[in-house]
Amino acid sequence: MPRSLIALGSNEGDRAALVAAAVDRLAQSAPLTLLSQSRCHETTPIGGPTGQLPFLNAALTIETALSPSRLLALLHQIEQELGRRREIVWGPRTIDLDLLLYGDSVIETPELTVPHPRMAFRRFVLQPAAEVAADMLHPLIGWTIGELLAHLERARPYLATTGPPGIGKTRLAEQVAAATGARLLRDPGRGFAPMAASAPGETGSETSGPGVRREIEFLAQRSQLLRAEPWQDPARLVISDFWLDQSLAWAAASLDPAATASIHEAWREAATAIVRPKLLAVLSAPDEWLGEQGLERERSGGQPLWNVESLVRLQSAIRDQARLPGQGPVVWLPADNWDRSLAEVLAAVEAMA
Ligand code: PH2
Ligand code: MG
Ligand code: MG
Repeated sequence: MPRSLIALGSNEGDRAALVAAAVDRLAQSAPLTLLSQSRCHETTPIGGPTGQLPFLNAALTIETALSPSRLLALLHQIEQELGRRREIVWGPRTIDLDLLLYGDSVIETPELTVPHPRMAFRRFVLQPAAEVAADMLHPLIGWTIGELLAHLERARPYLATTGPPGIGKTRLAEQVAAATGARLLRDPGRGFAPMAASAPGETGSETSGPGVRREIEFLAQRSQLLRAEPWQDPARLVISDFWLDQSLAWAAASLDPAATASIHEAWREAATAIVRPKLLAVLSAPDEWLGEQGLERERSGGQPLWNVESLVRLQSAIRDQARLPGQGPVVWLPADNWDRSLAEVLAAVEAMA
């Protein structure tokens, strides 16, 4: 039977009693076995309305024959029974029961995403979870809970942003920097006209054409920015409106195998002795929206355009690149809902602290 990891949180009412009651109800549900329970951690509320009371957060491991959707229904039922009513986003709650991991399953349905999409960068989740499941693997990131927590403790404060051209990386980085006092690293490659934007096979097999040469130059310049110097103040967040690895996604989306290999080689050199992101923020949007944004850009800037198909291909390659095992935690941002994106990324930064 798969082992599952569940997070508990309460910041309304008798928090300790509510957490205990939720654990009891779960333990008494069949077919379900409680394996281990963390202690309760008092934590500062992250995100949502200001003036909320502190949370008690805890974590549990269980074993159950219930399917993920049945288990989710059970968690919702217990939330209801324990007085969970209002559904303000990130608002106060009597009890919140989140399914973090279900064995090594990866589930994406309209009602359930497993692993929980925000678990990997939230200290209030990882700290209790590490008490009961330090060895459990995050099946997408490929790191254990213990490794994810160690990453929060050790990684230098660096937030990289990525996404297809024109989606708002610079705007996001500027707004986060303004809100947090972070130091902003600007992309040396920003604002250049796109090149080699056709599908693999269509461009011919230039391993050193102008587009490839220029990308290699950008890699070297971005790499220079990511040497340790910007982190001299170890407490100050650094944010970039680029991600070094987006060149690899660009190659996957645009280049033939020989040209891709030369980008990979340049990337390996550029990625040596640089600071890697503590968190990666990926902006994405529905395909139609990308097209509309592109047209807006053409009207206002008169720049040559990425055609919609290449933007769509690049967006999907960036998503694949960000989901490769070993990349570390990612916060996914809906570029077509800007307020939401900004709130998500600011809460993520706070949650890592
Ligand atoms: N849950 C949230 C949002 N913010 N902050 C803390 N400290 N603990 C939580 O459990 C929590 C939160 C959304 O579920
Ligand atoms: Mg939650
Ligand atoms: Mg929840």
